[in-house]
Amino acid sequence: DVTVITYGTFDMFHIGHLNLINRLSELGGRLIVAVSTDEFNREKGKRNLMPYEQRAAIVGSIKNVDFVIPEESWAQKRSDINKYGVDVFAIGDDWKGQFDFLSDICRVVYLERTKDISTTELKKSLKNF
Ligand code: C2G
Repeated sequence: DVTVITYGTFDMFHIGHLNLINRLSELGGRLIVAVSTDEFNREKGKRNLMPYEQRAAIVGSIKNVDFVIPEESWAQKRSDINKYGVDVFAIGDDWKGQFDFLSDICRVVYLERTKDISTTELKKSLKNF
C-alpha cells in the first residue's frame, strides 16, 4: 500500500485542512499526519490557539487519517520517511519547492490550498464577530 505523510499545525481545524487531508488520502492507502508541537510552532514563528493534544486528537479522529505523530523539528522529515516507509510526501502549495530535497527518497507533491480560509483569517473575523 502507498504511504503518504504530511506535516502541519492544523490549528482551529477548518475546511482548508479537511480538503487537504481528503486529497492526501486519494494519493495512497495509508496516511500519516505529523502535527506540529506547541514548542515547534514557536520555532516556526507561529502561535497556536489550541494545544498540541487537542490538535492531534482532532486530526486523529478523521477517518482518512491512519496515524498521527508529533512534528518537533524541521530535521525529522527524512528520518520519518525512512522509518515509516513513506512513498509520498505531500503538503499545500504554499510550501511549493521547499521540500524538493526529499525527492531522492520519496515522491514530493504540492497540493493547491483552499481559497479564502486560513487560521489567520478566522482569528481576524472572530475579532469582529
Ligand atoms: N492548507 C490548505 N488550505 C488552507 C489552509 C491550509 O490546503 N486554506 C494546508 C496547508 O498548505 C498545509 C496544511 O493545510 O499543507 C496545514 O496548514 P498549517 O497548519 O498552516 O501548516 P503549516 O503551519 O504550514 O505547517 O514542516 C511543515 C510545517 O509544519 C507546515
